[in-house]
Amino acid sequence: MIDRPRKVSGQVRSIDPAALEMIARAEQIGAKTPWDRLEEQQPQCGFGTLGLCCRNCFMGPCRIDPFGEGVQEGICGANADIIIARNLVRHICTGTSAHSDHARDVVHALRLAAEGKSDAYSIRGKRKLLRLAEEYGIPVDHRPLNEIAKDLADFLLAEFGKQEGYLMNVARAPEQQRKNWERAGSTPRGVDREVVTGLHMTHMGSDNEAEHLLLAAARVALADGWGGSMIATDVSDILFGEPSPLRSRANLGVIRPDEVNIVVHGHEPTLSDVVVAAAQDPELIEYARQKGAKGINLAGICCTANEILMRHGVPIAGNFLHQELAMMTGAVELMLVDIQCVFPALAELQKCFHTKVVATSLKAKFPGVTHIEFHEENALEIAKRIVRLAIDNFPNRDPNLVNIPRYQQGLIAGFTTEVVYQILGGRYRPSYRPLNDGIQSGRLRGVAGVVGCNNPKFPQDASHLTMVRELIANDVLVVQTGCGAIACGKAGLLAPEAAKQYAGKGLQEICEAVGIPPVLHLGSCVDNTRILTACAAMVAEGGIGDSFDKLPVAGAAPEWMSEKAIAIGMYFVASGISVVIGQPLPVKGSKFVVDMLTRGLEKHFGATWWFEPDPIKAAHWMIDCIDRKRVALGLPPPMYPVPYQPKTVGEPIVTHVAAVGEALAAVGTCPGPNARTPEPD
Ligand code: NFS
Ligand code: SF4
Repeated sequence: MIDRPRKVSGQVRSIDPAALEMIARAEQIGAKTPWDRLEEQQPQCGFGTLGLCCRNCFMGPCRIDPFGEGVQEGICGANADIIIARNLVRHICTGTSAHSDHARDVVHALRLAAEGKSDAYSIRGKRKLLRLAEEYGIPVDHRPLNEIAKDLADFLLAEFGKQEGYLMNVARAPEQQRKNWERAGSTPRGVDREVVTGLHMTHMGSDNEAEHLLLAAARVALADGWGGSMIATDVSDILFGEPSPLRSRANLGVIRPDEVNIVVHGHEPTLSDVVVAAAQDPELIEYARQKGAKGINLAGICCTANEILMRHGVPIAGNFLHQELAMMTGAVELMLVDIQCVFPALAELQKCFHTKVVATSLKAKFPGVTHIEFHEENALEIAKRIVRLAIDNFPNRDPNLVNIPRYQQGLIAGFTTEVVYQILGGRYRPSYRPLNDGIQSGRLRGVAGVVGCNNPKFPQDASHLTMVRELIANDVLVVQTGCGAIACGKAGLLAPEAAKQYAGKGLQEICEAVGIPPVLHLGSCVDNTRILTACAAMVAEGGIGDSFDKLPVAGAAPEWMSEKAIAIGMYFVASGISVVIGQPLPVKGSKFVVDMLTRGLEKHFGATWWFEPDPIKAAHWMIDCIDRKRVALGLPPPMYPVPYQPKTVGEPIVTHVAAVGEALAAVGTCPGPNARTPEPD
């Protein structure tokens, strides 16, 4: 397939043994991986890395000299601060629109289910439907469920195009957060409106004040966190059922040598959930047997995997950087993709194997890939057609190309805000009290959300695992979503046994008493909103702070790569939860913006961003945040000895100022205006 000599890199590409096996396999068969393509991109553009290029109008493109010696303004006069702040707003608008457009589709499916217009969907989360209806003032007494569901769907659809007032879910936030947003002008209005206004503000010659742009960026992100993403989570629970803890497995070893393997990859649960049903259809299973297979095996990649793992226990084939590796097992009959995080490279790779990539979304076509358009109205019929296509492809499998790594790990997933109520308080006394008590006593030091992607710039999974192990060793309970959760699943950290092996004594005691792993899998990336609602429950329970910014909690995305991750990080920070990320945001070309993000936002929202590629240092930064909150609340130090000691009085706890210095130092490493990508050898 590739006529160019392959480059070999000495750098570790992954710490997942299954991935390493497949990367070696890629070398053998001459297939390219994202790591190879990353090498081909070296050196990556310094202007882009620092955020210093502007293409917002066509007098440009313009770029700012990062060394402060050359050109310092674009043709319109925009300086680095303006260009960088505008670029950040645009990234957050894209991330927010991805989550929110996904949400809209789920709500649309709910409406079809309520109207009886879909062959696949019904109301499986009755309890949640009634709870939401009550919250939003939709009458429930003596009404059939589908009428209530239709009213709820209409109500939520209107949240996207809302023209007056703020998003309803803003009311779920503590009073202090709402006050902060009001004061900063960051309270989110209609979801679509915030994206449109955000983009408008970045049009050439519109908003030119960096701080004002960043507060608008927060508003867009909050429309994601408390709007689009939160709606996606809530409605998925109503339509596909509320998750509850269940066992499953993760890594490429879940692909079966003797069955028809279908790998779903992407984000929307509307199709994948129906594929789960189709793959269990007795007629199709019989059809698979006729073709010589022992059955039909479904596995997932990325967040659509998390959705069907949480609700059906469907095993996980891998996270973001596993997508091509899964195909390289030679045993995947069909890879079903929808939207977001799907490499166009899959189209080329499928030529090496019998695998058929099937795209399904009107919003995401791939040249060279079979397109079977998905419509919610006849979802089951389409899903069955796709499963049949996979079965028909089974006889085309070349046994000589089959190479499935044996690695897989057991895990527990299916934790939600509601589940945590129940497992902690018991079925008859659901409560967050035991969690808050654990934090108040110091048995638990705090809670950390470690979420987000893989990025070939980091050895796959290494930062996630190192950070998570350091946190739990220090008695910090970790909650996870997205590809980070999958990384932990593959490494055995989502199993209860991990508590004994890695957790500190306090966290171990809690895990043993309640029967949970030290790392809780909360779902897909839109389900990061479960962290927000869980924090709201902790605040409501009392005793550990009456607002998010007072809670001993922190967030991280150590291997992030997507614009969605920027939106998520920003809505956490704007909600009062500080966030550390692995590679910096593309803002380092502006001292002002770096300073605002890593320090200035504290005065608006009580939280900041932090950039730290070293996962241990980043974990310590999170623990420092947690300890600072504990001290402010008058809580005792950790109950048991911990490897990372709380800072003593007098030591600086959060070293914001250092970040600015580091940022400026990094500007000096920019390849500069005349850097050229070397010719391929
Ligand atoms: Ni989140 Fe999920 Fe993974 Fe990153 Fe992509 S799949 S939505 S963006 S890569 S965590
Ligand atoms: Fe250049 Fe200004 Fe146009 Fe951006 S908006 S491309 S800085 S002229």
